[in-house]
Amino acid sequence: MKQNLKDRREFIKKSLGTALFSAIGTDIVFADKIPAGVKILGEEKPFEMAGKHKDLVVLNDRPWNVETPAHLLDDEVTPTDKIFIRNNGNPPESVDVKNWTLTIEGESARTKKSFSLADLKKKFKTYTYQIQLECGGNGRSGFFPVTSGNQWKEGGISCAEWTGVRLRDVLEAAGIKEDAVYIGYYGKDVHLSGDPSKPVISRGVPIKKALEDESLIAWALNGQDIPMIHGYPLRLILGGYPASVSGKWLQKIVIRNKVHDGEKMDGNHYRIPSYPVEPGAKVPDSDMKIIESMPVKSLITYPRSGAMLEEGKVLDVRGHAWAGDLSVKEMYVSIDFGSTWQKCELRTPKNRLAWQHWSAKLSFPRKGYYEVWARAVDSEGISQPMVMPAWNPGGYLNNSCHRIAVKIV
Ligand SMILES: Nc1nc2c(c(=O)[nH]1)N[C@H]1C(S)=C(S)[C@@H](COP(=O)(O)O)O[C@H]1N2
Ligand SMILES: [Mo]
Repeated sequence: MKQNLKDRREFIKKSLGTALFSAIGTDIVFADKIPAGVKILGEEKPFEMAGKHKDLVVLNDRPWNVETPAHLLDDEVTPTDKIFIRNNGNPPESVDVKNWTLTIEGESARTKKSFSLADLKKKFKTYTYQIQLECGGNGRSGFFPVTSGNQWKEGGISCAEWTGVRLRDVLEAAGIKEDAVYIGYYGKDVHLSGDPSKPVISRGVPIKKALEDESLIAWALNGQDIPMIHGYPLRLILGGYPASVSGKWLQKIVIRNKVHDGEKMDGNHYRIPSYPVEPGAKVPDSDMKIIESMPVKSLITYPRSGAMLEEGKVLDVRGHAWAGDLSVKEMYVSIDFGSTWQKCELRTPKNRLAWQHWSAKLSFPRKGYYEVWARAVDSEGISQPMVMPAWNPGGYLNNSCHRIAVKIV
């Protein structure tokens, strides 16, 4: 009986693909009876996505790209069912966790070393941090002219609790040569074409970033195994940089003696012009630079846009702010389209690279339509722009102010 079930699961995976299987979240009982060429209705998503809040917004289902509306990001630590999803390919077909290994190699590794999950847990000290991960393309829908890629509004951001070992400790166990300048990752996900020889994504960071205290090889998210869609059983967590460097389904890390040249390290991928360009411009490849620390940004997570309040009442607003590798120094809100700003209460982060919580009490002069705009300033004094920042061909780093509509009635 058990064997039968397993056979059937194998069959479903082969005939329909794991992406679909994991999206439906259950066995398709008569999968072997589906006539060739028939697309099942489940593919059109009449059910909620397994393990995810029903109000997340699907930007793309091949591959899965799903964002979290701002009002669902109100928790101080993002619950797993509200974490956005950004996949470049499909999650691995299968994960044999007992035999999963992480290998450290590369020109600048002194030795090649492989670790099982049990080795990692046993040999190294475990750390837990709250880490904000923001997709480099978060906010892309605000760029004009439109750039290609998923049209994220503001919900490609999470700040959850990640547990694992320090990347530094594991790299040092293999040995880091003096000429090391970069690391790169390889994961087990599958190219959309299904072709196993085609890489999906293999990005990296300067060695200095890799060696920071908060750079983790993680196996737990919010105290539980990382769900498949977020990188089970192992992923990199490198907060502050575009989240594309936080490799999921992590199998291999290379220590490089040059800038990592893996998939999506080139062209317009996660790169921006090294000088301001006219919106819509074509930029020579040699003038593009790799995005490192993300810019300062904030969200209003309460109330939800469209809130109504009785005249004379005070409105409690709140949200989070973050600033890539830096911290947030000041937080402001405006109810008059940015003419004047009121300073908010701003808390210190739980740990470096966690987002910070802010709150304010707002009074409105009379009945009518208002917008609340939120603006953070980083520890170096740099502020979020009120409107679209420097346009770039890949549509990255839109950190303009988040706005909500409020009606006083
Ligand atoms: N192996 C692998 N790692 C990956 C990706 C991917 O497609 N494959 N997507 C990256 C991108 S672009 C982002 S924004 C984050 C998203 O992480 P999440 O889906 O857990 O929120 O994972 C990163 N790590
Ligand atoms: Mo991303």
